[in-house]
Amino acid sequence: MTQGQGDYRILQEAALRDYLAGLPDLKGLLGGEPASWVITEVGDGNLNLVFIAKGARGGIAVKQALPYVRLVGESWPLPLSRAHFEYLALSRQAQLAPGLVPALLHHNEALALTVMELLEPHIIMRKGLVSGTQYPRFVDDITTFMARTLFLTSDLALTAADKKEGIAAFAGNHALCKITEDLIFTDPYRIADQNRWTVPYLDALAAALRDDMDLHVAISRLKLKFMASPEALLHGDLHTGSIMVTDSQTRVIDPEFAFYGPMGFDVGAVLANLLMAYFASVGHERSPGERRAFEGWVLDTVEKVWNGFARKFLDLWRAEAAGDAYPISLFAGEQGAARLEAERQAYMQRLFADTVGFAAAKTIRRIFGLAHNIDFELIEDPRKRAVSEARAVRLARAMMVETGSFPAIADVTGAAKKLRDWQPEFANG
Ligand code: SR1
Ligand code: MG
Repeated sequence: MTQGQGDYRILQEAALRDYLAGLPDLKGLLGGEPASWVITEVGDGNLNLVFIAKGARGGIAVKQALPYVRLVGESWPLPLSRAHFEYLALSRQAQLAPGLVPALLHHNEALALTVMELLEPHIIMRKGLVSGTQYPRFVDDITTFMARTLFLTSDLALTAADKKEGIAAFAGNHALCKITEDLIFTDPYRIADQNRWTVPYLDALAAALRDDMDLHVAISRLKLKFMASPEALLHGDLHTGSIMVTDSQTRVIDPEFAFYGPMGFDVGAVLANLLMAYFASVGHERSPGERRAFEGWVLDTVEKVWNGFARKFLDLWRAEAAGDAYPISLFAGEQGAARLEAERQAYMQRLFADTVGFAAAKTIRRIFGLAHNIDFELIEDPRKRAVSEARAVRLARAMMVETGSFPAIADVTGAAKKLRDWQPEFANG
């Protein structure tokens, strides 16, 4: 399955056709003559090329890393090794959370290229959320994915030696971590060339973020936690653009930012992107209140994602605690069991506080940093867009600076509900 031979070159359609034609398994899977295959570049992400190839018998998805950031161009080089880490993460996630990541069909280390099953008719979840679609399988699947990948790669489940081998295997992915450290935890709070926001409506808010020392302290604490807390193997970029869905299936894709970091970063990413879908929703209405049912589903999903994740994580801890942390020999008898259970609850409370903080950071970066998302970007009227964004930022600032006033997930959704109709000063211009 894995090949290491050959020098790197960017494969365009014709070269990819020849390459695939030389791989008997994939040739058979596609079926028919290579000349008849339809190969299309479909990548709309920030970093890579993504092709879909279809033949008489079937289809595949091919992802190739570029030696630079696609969104910006050759002026921003980026190591090809991210394809290696993505492949490694996908392989590990397939073992830990079977059926929730795409099947791997082929990997070429030198070409930084991976071939995966074609997910069809799945769509990128963010696109579905923009169009107001509800996904009934999502909560159960994403909570299983997060609970299993995070718990089972942590010190709660692994020996110290195995855990440290895991950290070592992903330590080289530091260039991708640096993107996160800069774009999420630093740039939105200072003047940076690549920042952008909805002008002129959010100019004052952007300036306020740059002067807000309470916020600077809070984001710096989160940045340190991100850099210095190798708790578990993270996906590292778990937003709704990294999730493909149908009514009945969920697949997590694109773990090229994978590394050992704080668990709340992944959980917070999911919650933040749901909350942004909620605040953006009113901007996609064609008639007032049209999307209320969808918005209710989104907030319900926010609550169920945290509650379901916490329940599954705790179930794993109670049933599969084979790790070197919390040795069971220290918690003997009824009293020991009770103290350990209380400790588990305290652990989840700390993880929830991390999740709230990271969710806030993930929100602010999408409104003032380099990489925005279509939830807001597809709201054509800039004033309407800015109103939705300002509501999300108001909640995010509170979540980051006053994290303690959100002790439970219902406090987050309650605050989001209250902000649904809040009018910033510029709203009626
Ligand atoms: C330069 S890369 C910008 C963003 O795209 C990825 O999806 C990550 O979220 C990254 O921060
Ligand atoms: Mg991605």
